[in-house]
Amino acid sequence: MYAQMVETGVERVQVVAEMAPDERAFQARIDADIKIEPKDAMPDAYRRTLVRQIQQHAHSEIVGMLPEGNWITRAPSLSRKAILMAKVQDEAGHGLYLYCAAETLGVSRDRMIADLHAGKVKYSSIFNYPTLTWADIGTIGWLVDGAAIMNQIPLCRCSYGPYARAMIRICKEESFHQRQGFDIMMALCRGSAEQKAMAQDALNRWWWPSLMMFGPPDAQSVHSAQSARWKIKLLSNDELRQRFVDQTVPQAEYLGLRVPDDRLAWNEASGHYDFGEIDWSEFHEVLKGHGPCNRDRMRMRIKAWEEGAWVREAAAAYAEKRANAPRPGPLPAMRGEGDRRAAPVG
Ligand code: BYC
Repeated sequence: MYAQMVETGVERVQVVAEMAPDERAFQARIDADIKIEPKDAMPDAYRRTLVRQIQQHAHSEIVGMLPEGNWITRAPSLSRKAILMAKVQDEAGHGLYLYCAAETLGVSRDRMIADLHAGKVKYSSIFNYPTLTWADIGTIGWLVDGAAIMNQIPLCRCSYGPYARAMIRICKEESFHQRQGFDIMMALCRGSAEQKAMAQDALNRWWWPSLMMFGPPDAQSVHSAQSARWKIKLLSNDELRQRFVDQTVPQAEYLGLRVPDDRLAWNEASGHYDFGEIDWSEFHEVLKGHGPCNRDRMRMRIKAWEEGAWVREAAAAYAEKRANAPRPGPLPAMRGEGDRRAAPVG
């Protein structure tokens, strides 16, 4: 039911001597930091790698609306509700920019959505966990958007122009999202003992899945070496994960919360936090479709897609009507316009 490995045609990273002249010229452009644009020649495997990654990213934004959308009707105040609605709407916009970026590589949005619904492509593992309390909404903003920013800031400099440009706007919005999450956590942690316990419980459940968002360890990451060579990936999965831990632990301390990892400790020599072993079997189970919410998320996505068919049809009919409408002639001159122009100044 769920994709295991999307075939991109890369078995191992080629050395320059093995490359055909056009591949060598392409790699030289990448090495010189010249952006690749949609109409430029590119190796098929580069195109397929981008389609794979960008559509997985787009699907994550859209599926990510579900766990948060679940809380719009239950937000604790009108202001929190308005903020959450705006955030969920932003995620839809991010999906839109990313689908558009993927479309520049010659794949249609309908194809990508059909592949998502058929379980042929992935979306982020993180969205297969449930949002049980309001503190989960705070934790998603703080940790999940925090991890997303950490991963996506380097993507603003990636080699493919449309993806890099989409990421600039997305990152600006994600940083607001991260702050709104932290703001919810601050309110809970400064509140009653019950509210603080709710915040701690949410951190306990979201901490490890957030670390898994960065993907498998470098040694097991099948796509990393080639993606780094093509400057699609500028930092490795493990480097980004470490940066996330280093940034987030002091934030948890500020909130007065405990990160659920007995092996977490500041390492003076490395200048980083050491942290415990991630349960990669859980990650692989979620990727295989056996996470707590995989089935529910897909069911809701397909339902939303089917129930939204009339909106897409109406939008397409309206666009066609506008395209075929006779063009209006020039506006008639306003009465007195000529007189005014002719009038002496002063
Ligand atoms: N979940 O060789 P690897 C967000 C897959 S949040 C599911 O390291 P790669 C948001 C990987 O696709 C997140 N699958 O792959 C935040 C590959 O399988 P396939 C979305 C995962 O691509 C708040 C296999 O494991 N962000 O946007 O070099 C609210 C081997 O991995 C995961 C992005 O997508 C995972 N966590 O590196 C709303 C950012 N990790 O494809 C939304 C862009 C790995 O061969 N993406 N896999 O079947 C990336 O930066 C990279 O694709 C990754 C993985 C770092 C995620």
